[in-house]
Amino acid sequence: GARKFFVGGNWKCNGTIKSVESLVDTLNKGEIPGTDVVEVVVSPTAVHIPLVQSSLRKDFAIAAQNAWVKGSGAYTGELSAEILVDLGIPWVILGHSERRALIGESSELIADKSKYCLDKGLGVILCIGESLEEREAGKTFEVCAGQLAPVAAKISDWSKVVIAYEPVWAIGTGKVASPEQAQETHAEIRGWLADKVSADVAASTRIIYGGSVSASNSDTLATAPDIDGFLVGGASLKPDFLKVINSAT
Ligand code: G2H
Repeated sequence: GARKFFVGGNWKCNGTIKSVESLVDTLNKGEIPGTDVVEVVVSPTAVHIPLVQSSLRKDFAIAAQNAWVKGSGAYTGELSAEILVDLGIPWVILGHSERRALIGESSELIADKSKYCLDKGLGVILCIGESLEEREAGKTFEVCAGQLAPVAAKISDWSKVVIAYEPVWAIGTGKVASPEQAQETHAEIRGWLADKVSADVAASTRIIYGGSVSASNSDTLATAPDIDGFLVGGASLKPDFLKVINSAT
């Protein structure tokens, strides 16, 4: 189709120099389809980024796991889009549920961050998704739409946005969404884009699934028509990540 498959590896707060070197070595040796078929992005911790940049195969790109909502300045502990751009980092993950839940990032803040980072030229992997209680209350789509709406209100160019649908109940739990559950929500998100943004943006925006994606479920999930790739956590720290990348074909 028109949307190139996209696989992100979210390493979260993991890694030692040794484990990062070993993982990069494994990824460098992996056989995967060409860049015309799949776009691969890995997201090490910020301090591991230079090591990964200097050693990782050049057909994989790098994402930061977060960025500040404003430019460089007196913001202790933060990383600005300008710093990421200066380092040649093309992508940033924003709105991950761990940051929403543990740090208290709001959808408004995430929308402001998205706008700032896109304006500076970064690609944004925008994470959304519902909790178990919200799913059980039948509010899955309402929650996703509520997380997307502030972003749609602030940005107009969606060409560098990848939406990662990550149901919170599936994250790091081993409880993956079924292909039917994921497809249903992906189709609703795409419908929302068609309705609230434009038919073109709906047709061209990658909507990737995240939450306990592994080498054993990625092939089946990838067959769903509105699943355009994956954001992988735990399995991205293992050789399994190569298998997930290969689900693109
Ligand atoms: C969801 C995902 C990666 P995991 O957070 O963003 O992690 O694959 O470990 O569920």
